[in-house]
Amino acid sequence: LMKRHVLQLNPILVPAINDKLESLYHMHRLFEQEDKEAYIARHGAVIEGVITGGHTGISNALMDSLPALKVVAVNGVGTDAVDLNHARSKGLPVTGTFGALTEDVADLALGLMLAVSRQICPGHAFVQRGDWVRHPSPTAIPLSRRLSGKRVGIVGMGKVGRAIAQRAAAFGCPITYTDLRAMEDLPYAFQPELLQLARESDVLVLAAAADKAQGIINAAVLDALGREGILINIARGKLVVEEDLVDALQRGVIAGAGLDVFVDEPNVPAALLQMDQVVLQAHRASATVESRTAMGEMVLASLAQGLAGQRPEGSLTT
Ligand code: 8YV
Repeated sequence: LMKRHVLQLNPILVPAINDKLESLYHMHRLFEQEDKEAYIARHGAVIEGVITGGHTGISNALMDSLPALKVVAVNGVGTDAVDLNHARSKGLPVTGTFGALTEDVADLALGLMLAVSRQICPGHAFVQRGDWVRHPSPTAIPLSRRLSGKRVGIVGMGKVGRAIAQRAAAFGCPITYTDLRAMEDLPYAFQPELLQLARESDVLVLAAAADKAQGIINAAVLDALGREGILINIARGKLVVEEDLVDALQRGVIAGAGLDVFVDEPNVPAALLQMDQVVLQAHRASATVESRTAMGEMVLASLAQGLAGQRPEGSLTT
């Protein structure tokens, strides 16, 4: 039996998923190739499926250089790095792993909210460095701030936004959200204006798709969030004007930030690396065995359907 050819743009960290991919397909692991262009020139003609990551996507040029391509399976839920109109014009299905990572992304959002409010990372470093023994006086560490009961504003009320709301509600936090429209099935307050939402929030959490929302968190929004305010981003770096965020943190315009995503990953603005009021993660919100396994199974299903000439379940373009 001839194995069909699948191009994989990013590593997958679940051995069982890699084993299944290897047993079913002739895998082309582009991320291991030194000269990617030459590799595509050599093998592009036979590639029928692509696996890529949410924030890395696929360029139009690469799509166009794979004439036999039948499906692009995004191993993630944010498809902003794929030009869906371009894929649609080619009749090319694009799928995501919708629903597979919701709980873990929401968990990390709450983790960042707690870590920033309660200064968990500086506290850890204080003990780890041996400073607690050297300076046992309670005055050695300033008081932190409570999370419970604080007003939480959520930007983007999709699956992840809702899961964050549920968790924050359990902390007694009143929830307000913004999105393109109010959602009748939700018990939370809707605020159509982002600026007003920021004004009314102690913690502003970004959970929006970035396709049409680039740079919505700017100096004005951060100013509205205010000096006790905390920004959490587990969605996409480009939702934020990063220079404005750095400036707001430096000048105490807001109190702190918990960031899993950045504009130009893996490059994090140098100023953020020095800040005690900031908690940084390396785009890890979906990086659990559970989420990545569920995501991998969805990718496998998309490939199987797409290569069989069927419309993959949940295709965004076909
Ligand atoms: C991952 C993500 O970074 O789902 C997304 O949109 O950004 C993350 O899950 C990535 O897509 C894993 O490949």
